[in-house]
Amino acid sequence: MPTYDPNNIFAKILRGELPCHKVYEDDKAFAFLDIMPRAPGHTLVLPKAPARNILDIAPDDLAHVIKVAQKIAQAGIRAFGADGVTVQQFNEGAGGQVVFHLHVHVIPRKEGLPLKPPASFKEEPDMLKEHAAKLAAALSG
Ligand code: DGP
Repeated sequence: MPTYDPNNIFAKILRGELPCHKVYEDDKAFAFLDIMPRAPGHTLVLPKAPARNILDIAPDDLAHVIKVAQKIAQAGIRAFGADGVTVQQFNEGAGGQVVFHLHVHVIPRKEGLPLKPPASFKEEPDMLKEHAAKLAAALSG
């Protein structure tokens, strides 16, 4: 398997070298909005540890990411009045992974509303800002 590349785009976001719409941060995890959301509130949850995907992450770091994904899922229900949540996580190109720092997709869902196709639509920054604020408020409320 290839090794972790510290110059991947999410590593740059974690280091603050590239911007993002942050939703949550603690000592081991970071969450921000996907710029190409498949539904409003589509969030990516990452470990701060430099893991490429589920194949190389330390089990404790993975467990923490999943705990944070649960918090984001619960907040997504509250913030967006969602009826459900889709959680996705891809590993290596053959597994659908495009960016090689482990991330879990947490996507609030409304009954009867299909997901937009992957990477089909780039959301406006103002809308991402509003959605990140709604999720952050739901997390702290
Ligand atoms: P995947 O590796 O297949 O789980 O897909 C990567 C996801 O990351 C995809 O939904 C689009 C999103 N994405 C790609 N580049 C950026 C970026 O620069 N910023 C943000 N916030 N999301 C990104």
